[in-house]
Amino acid sequence: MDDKLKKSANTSAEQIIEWGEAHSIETCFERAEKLKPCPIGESGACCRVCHMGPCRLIGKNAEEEARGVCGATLATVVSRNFLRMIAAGTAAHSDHARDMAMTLLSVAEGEAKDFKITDVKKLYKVADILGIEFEGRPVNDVAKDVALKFLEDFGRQKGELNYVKRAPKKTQERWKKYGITPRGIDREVVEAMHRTSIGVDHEPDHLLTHGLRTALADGWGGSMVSSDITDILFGTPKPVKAEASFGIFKEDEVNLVVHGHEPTLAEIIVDVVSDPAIIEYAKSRGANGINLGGMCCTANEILMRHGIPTAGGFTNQELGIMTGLIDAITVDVQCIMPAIAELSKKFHTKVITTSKKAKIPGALHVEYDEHYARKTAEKIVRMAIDNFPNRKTQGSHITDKFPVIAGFSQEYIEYMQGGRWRASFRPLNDAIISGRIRGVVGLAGCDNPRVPSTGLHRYLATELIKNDVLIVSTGCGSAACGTAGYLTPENALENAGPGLREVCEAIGIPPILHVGACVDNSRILTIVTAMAAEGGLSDEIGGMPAVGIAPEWMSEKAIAIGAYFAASGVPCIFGGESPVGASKEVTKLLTETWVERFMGSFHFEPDPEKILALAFDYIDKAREKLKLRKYEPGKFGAERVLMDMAARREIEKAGVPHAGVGGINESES
Ligand code: BF8
Repeated sequence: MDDKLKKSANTSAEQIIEWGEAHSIETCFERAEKLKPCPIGESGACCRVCHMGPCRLIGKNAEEEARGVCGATLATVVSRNFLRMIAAGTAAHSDHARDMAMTLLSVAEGEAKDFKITDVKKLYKVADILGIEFEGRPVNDVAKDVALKFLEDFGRQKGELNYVKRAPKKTQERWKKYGITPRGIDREVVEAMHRTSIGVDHEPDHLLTHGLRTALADGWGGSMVSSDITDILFGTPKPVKAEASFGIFKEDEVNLVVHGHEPTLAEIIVDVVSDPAIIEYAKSRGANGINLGGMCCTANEILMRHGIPTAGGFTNQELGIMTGLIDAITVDVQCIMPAIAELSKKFHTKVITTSKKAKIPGALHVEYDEHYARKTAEKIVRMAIDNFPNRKTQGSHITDKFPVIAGFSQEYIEYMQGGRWRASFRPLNDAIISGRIRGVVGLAGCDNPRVPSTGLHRYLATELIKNDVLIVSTGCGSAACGTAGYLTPENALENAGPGLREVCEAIGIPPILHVGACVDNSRILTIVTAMAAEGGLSDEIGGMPAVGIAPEWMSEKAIAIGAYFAASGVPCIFGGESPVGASKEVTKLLTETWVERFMGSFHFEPDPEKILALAFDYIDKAREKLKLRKYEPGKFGAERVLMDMAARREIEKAGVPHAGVGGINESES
């Protein structure tokens, strides 16, 4: 990795940070420098579950000797802490999902009149999976049944989540064998909190096993439910072109940013900003128009569906305000730094909280309610417009931006590999079998001011594609790649290994597929499930040449995601110091016992080069076990001149069909 990297690997971000330092404006980067992590808490050795403590289990022989006042061992404390992280992450994704289900119900009952069912085909697909009759029935009746069926998943006490049956049979059998099939979402989270309270569950393996059950309630519950309902309401993503980085803000237009995670209000705002009357109003206040942009995962939601530009991920939120160009920023839930409210006072930016669940001291509050969504959206857009004349000249104005192609849902990935009638995962599986593609990595999770922010994502993305690994990215992993200019098909031509490049070129895709927000990690589960069903690789999720990596994670949500991937059979490697590092016993459970039981694992590794080596090792060993051809760098695509993207577009413009994946000469393999 480039050790010249400073606080951020993003040059524009770095410029803004420097501008801030010169103007005595503090950001998370300075705070991270000043506030070093507590090494005891960081490694999971601090117990705060009762008021006899906090007990800090440290010392040379802490593993064997240290005990809390109640007698809890280090392994108990570490696993309790880890389970609580999983529970919190699961709660966040799932409470978001609950709101999506409530919105779907309100739409179906005609109470949320500003929304409609946009993707009826997806509604029918979901109804079919849920065993709900849909043919010949009014769309809203089907939608109501789907919403109610999903809502059952939250309060169910017995049985299993609706979507457990979407997993490959063998994966389901492993879950049953080890008792981690999730029952109800709320039940698993509540039980996790109960078990980790003072004096209940003390056996590390037992605690962590429930951690996996709780995490599965996120991956195959909350997150998957949320992605599917969002598709039903607002459309299943397909590739769109957009832009990323701070240069998306316009000097002469009202800049409104939507930040957080929930897509509903943002969807209505997308609509409102193109209303001619509102644009006229903006003009009456001296602006040339209204420019909508996004931040974090709300950005990903509207980027995937409407091509709305993104200013980037988590660590860009303060920096965006420091451009001095944002007239208003709405924030809903999750990953919002409270610091932005105070920071905004140094500029003219209005910070507007919109969720019933989340307020920030110093911010304005305009509460969103799905029953009068448009009215709220109009109010917010007008607030941004009214604030435009207050824009001051100060700010670190930045103009760089990069093209981005996003919108790769499972449905579209299937479609792009065979068209409407032959949609399948065959070409991808074949490319993996032949060794053109070495394996698949899910590059996900946050960006983090404790490392050169976005730098680990960039390093790994570059190295992985150079080594013929296809990447599916989500959340701030996608934002990191987008703001580096990596989310374009041209990136395949310039930086991908020859085998991966050949496949990307034939299909016309980037080597990094932006599959959505953090809740859309569930799309990766269904993609790998479809690959298993297609045949030729593993017949369960475990055993695939696939790895999950979150090199800069910081949120409890990331831990829940890593745990549901591990339970589903995917080895996961997270960056940074290990939150279970204080206990060898717990580390062994996550990295060895889980592999034996579920074929997935959970590693923490701060060194990005070691993350890469471990990912290759998992992929190559999986290939070997599946008896696939040994991956040979440079074997494919090097011996002939490939058509570049420009030539390809010329041909497309002229209406001449180009080779699809089927056009790859299979005799090479
Ligand atoms: O949910 S990747 S910083 S924004 S937690 Fe948050 Fe992490 Fe970003 Fe989206 Ni996910």
